[in-house]
Amino acid sequence: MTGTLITVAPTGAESSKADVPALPVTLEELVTTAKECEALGASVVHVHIRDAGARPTLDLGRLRATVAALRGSTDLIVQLSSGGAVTDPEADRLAVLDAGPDMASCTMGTVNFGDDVFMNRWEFVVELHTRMRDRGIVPEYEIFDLGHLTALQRLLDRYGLPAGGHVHVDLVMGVPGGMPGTTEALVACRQVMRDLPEGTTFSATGIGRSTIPVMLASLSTGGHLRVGMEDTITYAKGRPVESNMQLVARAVGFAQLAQRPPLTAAQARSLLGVPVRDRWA
Ligand code: KMH
Ligand code: ZN
Repeated sequence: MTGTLITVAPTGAESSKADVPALPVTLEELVTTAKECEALGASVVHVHIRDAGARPTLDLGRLRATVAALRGSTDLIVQLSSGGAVTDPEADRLAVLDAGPDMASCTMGTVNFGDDVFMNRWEFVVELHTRMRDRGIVPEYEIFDLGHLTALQRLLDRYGLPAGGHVHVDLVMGVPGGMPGTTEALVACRQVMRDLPEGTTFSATGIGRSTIPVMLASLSTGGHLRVGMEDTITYAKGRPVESNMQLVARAVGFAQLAQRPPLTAAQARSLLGVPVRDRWA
């Protein structure tokens, strides 16, 4: 079994800075967090950005500046969210790719998302997948429910493999409206993933209190980890998360206990088929 790919998702689009003061929302806060998480063992950063008022935004100028700043200060694989916030229009979500990240997320279907709906029409998913391939951007397929894996199989059958030729999925578990964050659900996904191309890898993240069960289930079934304040803002009962570093440090500890130490960014690039880039490119 290989080492563990650790992705940090530091910000997300759902929590407000007022409610969660430790959330990194400025470019400076994001870069500082990314550097510290890289030093601890993260190799991918999944990025949502905020505007001057700390509100979620897909502003292209800010996205480009973010990609450049993260590349200039870290060796992390920069993965932009094409999911944005539930209110973001499809055109803005597709335009995220114009910021030229190493990777971008590609959610494989519509899901109820708390009281909202996270819309991902089939035609939109196809457009994201094909644009990413045309531009050499490696997708991470986001799976919120079991059927999203079947949709991925259909996508790959009809439209071919992604840029880099490697398929990597991220199980986002425990969203109210999606699959539960349990070992049983993860094992069910694992079964369906057998029908995906050979060599397909997966990471998993459990929202809220499902973070630890999902982490343990993923490690014990050969999966990788995503952690961060996008998904978890309570460290333990009654203890708010102090920083993304606290969550990455815990994930690194679990990975080491499982004798699957964190992959370096270079090892992660090789695993995911993400080309090595010049820091300043
Ligand atoms: N913020 C959610 C609506 C992604 O980054 O691609 C969508 C999300 C998935 O976080
Ligand atoms: Zn996200």
